[in-house]
Amino acid sequence: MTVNEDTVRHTLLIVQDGIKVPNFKLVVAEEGAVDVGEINLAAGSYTVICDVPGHQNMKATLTVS
Ligand SMILES: [Cu+2]
Repeated sequence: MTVNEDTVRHTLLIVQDGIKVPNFKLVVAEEGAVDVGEINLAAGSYTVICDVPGHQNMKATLTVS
């Protein structure tokens, strides 16, 4: 689940080895917006990103074991 605690649009995508995991994107358009998704991922290391232009610093490592 993603909750927007900011006043601008954000997204949440999952990337592995530079390739976006298909058919998964959460979008929160304004403050207080909530988006929920479910995905099954193979064990491995992923990067969670926001693909809004200028938000390239918004990323985190996701480890699935
Ligand atoms: Cu963002």
